Amino acid sequence: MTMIWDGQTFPEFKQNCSSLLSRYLSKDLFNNLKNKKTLHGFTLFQAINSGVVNQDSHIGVYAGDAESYDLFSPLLNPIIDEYHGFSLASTHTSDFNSSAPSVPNPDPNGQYILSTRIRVGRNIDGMPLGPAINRDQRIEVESRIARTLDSLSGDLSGTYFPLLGMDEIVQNRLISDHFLFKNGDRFLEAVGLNRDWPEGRGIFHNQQKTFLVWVNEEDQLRIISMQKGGDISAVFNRLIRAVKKLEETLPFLFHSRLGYLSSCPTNLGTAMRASVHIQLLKLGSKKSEFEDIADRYSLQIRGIHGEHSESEGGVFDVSNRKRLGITEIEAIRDLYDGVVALIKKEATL
Ligand code: ADP
Ligand code: ILO
Repeated sequence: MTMIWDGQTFPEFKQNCSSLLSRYLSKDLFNNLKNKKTLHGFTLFQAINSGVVNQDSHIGVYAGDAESYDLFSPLLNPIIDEYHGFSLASTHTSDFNSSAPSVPNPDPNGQYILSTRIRVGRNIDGMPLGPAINRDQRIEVESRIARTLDSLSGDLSGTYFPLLGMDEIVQNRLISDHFLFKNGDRFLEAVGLNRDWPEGRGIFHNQQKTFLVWVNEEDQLRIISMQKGGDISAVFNRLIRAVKKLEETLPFLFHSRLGYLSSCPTNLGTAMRASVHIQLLKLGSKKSEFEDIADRYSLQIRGIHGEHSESEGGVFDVSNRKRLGITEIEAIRDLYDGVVALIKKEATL
């Protein structure tokens, strides 16, 4: 799959490549943007290399800093628009700080939903994003975040575990139990997000592993709330509390039009992915019916070990697909309504 590209000539996209990058990067656009560089030194080559060398990308582009979203906007805007259904004239609004929606558990008898997880991506204002950050800045980000996490109390208090020096068995266990990110993602590799790995990366979690923070993976923070079962409101309430606490100390990067900024354009706006691990033994094998319901409710279907993984035992990771141009509460609603529809369909089969 991996190919070599010199970054100077218009990239070749294979016939079966269907990434948004391949659809929106014209020769003219390439020539207009190829010599531009942000103040942090991020170029078009870096923005699109992941999608060029990984031709099975769905999107294929990343941003290196806040300025990338303006400098490379002739390419990024149509991609953002198509992914999120977000009109360029719109402005993202967040209602994360209002009170949480009280959605009922869509599976009160615990027949289908194994667990619920809601995460938001956040990055530190004044720092470049991961693809353009340098080693010293990354270490500074890690220590600022670790210090803040160390000050949490009550059910949010926990321990920060740096990846550097982590026992391999412990690390693999955290990954297979769905708590920790994997090593060596080839999409992140090609945009430079794995530089200096594993230094500067780590995971924080409370004792129950219901509140976790990933440090310096794709985003500087992935703030996660999760627990067994389908109590979406409990998971969301914990997340809100945690994020509010963290932002008392950490200034998060926020764009007036695009909301919370992330290195991947799929994670703009709310930067929130609310998911359930749900067992759909019957519907799961009826691909087109499953996908029809997912599309109707703007849901994304992933495998059991996250993006680019397969389902096992009829268990799928189902989450809100849109993150920008909708509020956090609307994203939760998308998940709730869609999961109710999936369960209803499964029960009739
Ligand atoms: P992200 O959600 O941060 O975009 P991934 O898709 O890679 O990233 O998922 C990260 C991890 O979270 C994976 O191990 C995945 O299985 C796990 N995960 C996602 N949703 C759930 C859930 N509802 N319950 C338990 N684990 C989950
Ligand atoms: N660059 C990859 C992944 C896009 C969305 N996922 C994440 C983890 N950001 C692609 O274009 O398929």
